[in-house]
Amino acid sequence: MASRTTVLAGGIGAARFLEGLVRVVAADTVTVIGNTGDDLELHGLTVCPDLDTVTYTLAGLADPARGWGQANESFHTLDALRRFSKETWFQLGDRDLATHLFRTSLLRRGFPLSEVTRRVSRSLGVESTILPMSDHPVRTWLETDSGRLDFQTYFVKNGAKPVVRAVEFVGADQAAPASGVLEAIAQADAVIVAPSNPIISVGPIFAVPGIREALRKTAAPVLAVSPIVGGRAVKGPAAEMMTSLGYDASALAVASLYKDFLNVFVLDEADRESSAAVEELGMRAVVCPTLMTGMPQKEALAHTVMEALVS
Ligand code: FO1
Repeated sequence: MASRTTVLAGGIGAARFLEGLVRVVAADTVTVIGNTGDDLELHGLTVCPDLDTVTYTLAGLADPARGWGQANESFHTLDALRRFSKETWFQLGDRDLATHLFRTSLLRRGFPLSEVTRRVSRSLGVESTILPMSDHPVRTWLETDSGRLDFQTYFVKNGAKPVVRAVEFVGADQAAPASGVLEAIAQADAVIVAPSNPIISVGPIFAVPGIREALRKTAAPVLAVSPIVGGRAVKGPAAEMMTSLGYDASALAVASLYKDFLNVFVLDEADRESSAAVEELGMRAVVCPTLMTGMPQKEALAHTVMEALVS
């Protein structure tokens, strides 16, 4: 049987990593556990940005420049909505809206998000399995110097500028892993934490009771790729957020956050001097180029990761 790889994923960084991974291993052997802490209700629709970013990317539909939404997108509906509503700061494209309409109608009919996500991804031709971390709503809220903000208000409306003082995953305590999530970790031959923000992208996944324990218990090797390179996030506010929450903005600090379940940590050549300190945390450090500037780099990173997981 082909070996099974499970990937814990946030948004754009994870999607780029997955693009390389499905060129190195068969796409249908990959299961993605996606973050739903960024989800929002807008204009009566349920929007799941990270699940959609992964889905559109694996379907070959993602906008390559933005990383989110679909390529060749138009925004006529949003333009028309401006006549009625001020809540048009979140750019929902016309093609993207079809996904939210379909998803919302199925959710209203009582289907769980995992089933809806399966239908969306299969309809778009994705061969990998994409699972939401939970079928229960979990929402990321941030205590900032501009007040308490839901994730997308902080990230998009306020341009991720407010200083983050605390993070809360509302609903996580009552949530359970979606059907298939714990099995995907327990039965995997390899588990990968994608290069995503450890606090707000994979943090919500770990906040769902049982998922972190499953990572600690799985017989599969668990590997993470650092989203921090040379003290800066490859994309997004991870570095600033780590600093304001009292962590170092460093690859070593990310390894430290995962040390209870990690066997291998992949860090960029720019952070080579941290590899001994990473190994002191009780895991193997693998140093390689991690910047995914094009498809050859994405594939090369996926090759290194898969080799590290079998050696
Ligand atoms: N990100 C933005 O910076 N501005 C937007 O207007 C925006 C709209 C949007 C619509 C659908 C979608 O799936 C994602 C969208 N994103 C947008 C990305 C999203 O806010 C973030 O990338 C993630 O939530 C963080 O991973």
